[in-house]
Amino acid sequence: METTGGPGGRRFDLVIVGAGFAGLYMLYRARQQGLDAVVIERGSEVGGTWYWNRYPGARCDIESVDYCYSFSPELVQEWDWTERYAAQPEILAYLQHVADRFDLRDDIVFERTLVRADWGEAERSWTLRLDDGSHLSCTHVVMATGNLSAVKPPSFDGLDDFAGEWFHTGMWPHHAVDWTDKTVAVIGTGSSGIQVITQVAPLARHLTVLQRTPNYSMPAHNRPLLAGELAEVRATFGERRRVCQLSDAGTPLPPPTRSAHEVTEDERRARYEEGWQRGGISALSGGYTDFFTEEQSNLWAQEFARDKIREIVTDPDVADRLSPRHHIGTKRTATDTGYFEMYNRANVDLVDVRDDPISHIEASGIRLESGRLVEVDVIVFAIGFDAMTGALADIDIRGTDGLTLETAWADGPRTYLGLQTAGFPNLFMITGPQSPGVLSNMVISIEQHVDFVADCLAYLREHDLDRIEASEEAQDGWVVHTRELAEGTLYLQARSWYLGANIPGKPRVFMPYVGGCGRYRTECETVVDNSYRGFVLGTPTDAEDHSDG
Ligand code: N01
Repeated sequence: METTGGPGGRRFDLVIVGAGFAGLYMLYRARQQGLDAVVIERGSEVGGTWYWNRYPGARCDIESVDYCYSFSPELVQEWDWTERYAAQPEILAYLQHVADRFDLRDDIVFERTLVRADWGEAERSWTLRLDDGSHLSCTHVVMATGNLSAVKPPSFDGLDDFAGEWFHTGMWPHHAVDWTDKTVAVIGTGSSGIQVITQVAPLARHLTVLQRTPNYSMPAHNRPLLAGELAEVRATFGERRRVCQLSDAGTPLPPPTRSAHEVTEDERRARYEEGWQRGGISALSGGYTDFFTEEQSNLWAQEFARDKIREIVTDPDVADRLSPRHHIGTKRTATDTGYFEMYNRANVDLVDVRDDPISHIEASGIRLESGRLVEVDVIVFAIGFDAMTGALADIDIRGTDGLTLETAWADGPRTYLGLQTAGFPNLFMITGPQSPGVLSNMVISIEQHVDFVADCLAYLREHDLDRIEASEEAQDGWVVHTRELAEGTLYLQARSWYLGANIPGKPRVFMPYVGGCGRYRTECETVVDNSYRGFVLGTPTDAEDHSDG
């Protein structure tokens, strides 16, 4: 694939950044329309999240039969998911299969990172600079860069002095790590930490978990999928998918119909228990309509979850330290396969770094402020990501009049529908900030966004238009709408990555759209039905006027 050639280099209709779920489908749709499109991917393979997060225990928390594409009925019929929740290798294999089956690889450039993007108003094009110094240009750019792809780097003093090995869950090496006879520390108890702890505890000689905030984790009840189940899903796939698309979270679970206040305590506990036995991320949150909006409703479920931890963990002091206090769901809930049980093992210790913070790292391990040294051979940083904006912030993006995205988003991201930002014409984001993406089954949101963008590009061509930009007015309205929806919930009360609270100095702005996939889809459909209301569309003649003027 020729992508170099300086400013006079090749011009594409579309450049897609990232070859994960979003980028692959975007390329497929672009090809269908006959667009000259290319994908730039920093990894050496397709897969995005599922390429980088290959740590032991990495597994999806959305059921595999829903965490997959729907665009090809043949693909739905031919891919056999083996477990209720697919593990990372299986999802990666699925995406590799998709790339091969639809011949997508020819138009993917691997091991190249986009470092800078400049909009040229007169040329009506983006000039993109890659990390090898090469340039290419294009009419449209789609950022399929992911919401959880820029890792939060471990910035602990002394890390360079550490004599052992260390890894970040979000950029795990491709070689197998041997845990035998190793003493290991895991820092972080989000979804990644919980999965890695559960996998490594039985293998390592000793594991110390350094926990800052305890997390809620629901049992996954993962198991092999039976052939009959798969056949049934396939037979009704279209219907099931439609239910997901119109739901809040992009899953087929029936929505709750009652407030937790409308039922007796016994009924509530029975419903929570039913959810716990069913398992999955919404085991408790799917129970009542006011779960995310009303303190007491959430508190009842919290008490149930803490009781479960006390039942599982035999040491009451450890159980207490593992018991979260925030509202369930306001930090992303994890799902697990025996996580809390790990703390009953003789080779696992829990250190509360809120009480005794990490001072620094030295050759033989992690020194706490109390003076205690946690001696280890291996450190696993499961400390998360610069979520939702981090991957875009890593690229120097300059729109109209040289406006940088960094400046435009200085006080937090501002978008219209999570799809575009005013000042950055012809640049789309897939599941950007202020879209439901991270609060939903990502694949449902990704397919909807890619379809929106692909249909929009087709519309522009049909109408001889070559420029599209969110208007400031529509963007202001969307930002306010998104904020108001969030203000009606408990989400704002937690120090979460949804709010940017995990990254020092990041503006505290709640970034996801909490209105749900179904409502959001309707909003987008209304925009399209009204000739892309809120977007300003331009013709090539406008460009000539501009260059003349
Ligand atoms: O990251 P996180 P993650 N010193 O930010 C702690 C998705 N995902 O990679 O809460 C000590 O959630 C931090 O503590 P605190 C999913 O959406 C999905 O686990 O900030 N500790 C926290 O405990 C998920 O939400 C799946 O006080 C430090 C942890 O590190 C998202 O990815 C699997 C620290 C970070 O948790 C991110 O998950 C994996 C420090 N300096 C991920 N800095 C599934 O599908 C941070 N921490 C199942």
